[in-house]
Amino acid sequence: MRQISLSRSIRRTFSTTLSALALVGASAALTPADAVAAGKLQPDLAVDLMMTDVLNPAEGETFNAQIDVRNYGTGESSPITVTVAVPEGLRTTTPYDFGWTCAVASATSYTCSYPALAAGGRAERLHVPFVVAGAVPGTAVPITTTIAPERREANTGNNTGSVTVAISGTCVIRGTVWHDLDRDGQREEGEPAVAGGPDGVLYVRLGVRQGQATGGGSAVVNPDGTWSITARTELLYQVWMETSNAYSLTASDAGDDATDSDMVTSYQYDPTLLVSGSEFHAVHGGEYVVDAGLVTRS
Ligand SMILES: [Ca+2]
Ligand SMILES: [Ca+2]
Ligand SMILES: [Ca+2]
Repeated sequence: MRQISLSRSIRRTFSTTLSALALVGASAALTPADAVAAGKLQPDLAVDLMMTDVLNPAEGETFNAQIDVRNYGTGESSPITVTVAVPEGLRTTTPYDFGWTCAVASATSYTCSYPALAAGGRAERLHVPFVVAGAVPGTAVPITTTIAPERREANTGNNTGSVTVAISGTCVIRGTVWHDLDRDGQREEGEPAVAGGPDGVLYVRLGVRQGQATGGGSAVVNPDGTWSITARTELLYQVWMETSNAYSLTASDAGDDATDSDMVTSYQYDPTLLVSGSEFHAVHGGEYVVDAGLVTRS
């Protein structure tokens, strides 16, 4: 990200230098100092970056859009005004007073202001709160920021930025744990369940590795080897399981998916065995089956 900003900055400086040189060529009366002075009159405000502090907020929850504004021009800007649009499905709440001054301008926008920015200057990160109110679970809702153009601003094409936020819904992740007696990776008639407990499965857990995502959950395994977790969506999950080390993991994805074992990695971590499935993207309304076949440890 820093590299992109730097190259953009270099490109802008370079093109400004070129136009200053062209100006010098066009009129012998202008000195290079005049050209630099003229260049200083041109701020170029830009929405540098937009993101959200939560990847998958759910109905009723508050999250923040984070917005970076920078002056890429060669001259100081005037005091800055930005409008942050509130899309359908989100609503405004009390804004923060932190570097920026924000107010709820209408049901569909905030207006935020900030002091003048020197050439090359970056504003403090702007945090704007939103409440999820009626957005459809599983959809991506866009949030857009627009900087009011400066009077002398040459480039206004970069005055708008946007980010989408995925609205969390619910999904079901479930599976069956069984003892794969013939070690063929398939669950057949007569192969028994592995139940919850110290001699069987200690726990099943949904792993979340994206730091800004909210979700997860855990389950105990029923006597018939089944388990089920209802969880938030619009994020990546992995099923993690810890079992007695009397077992090892059978072959993964061997044959018919309806009756195979979907656990792909295992680690003997005495006194237990740790197994995990592949990472998958959970979406609203989805049902994901992650079965586990265990064999007697040899
Ligand atoms: Ca601009
Ligand atoms: Ca089998
Ligand atoms: Ca499979």
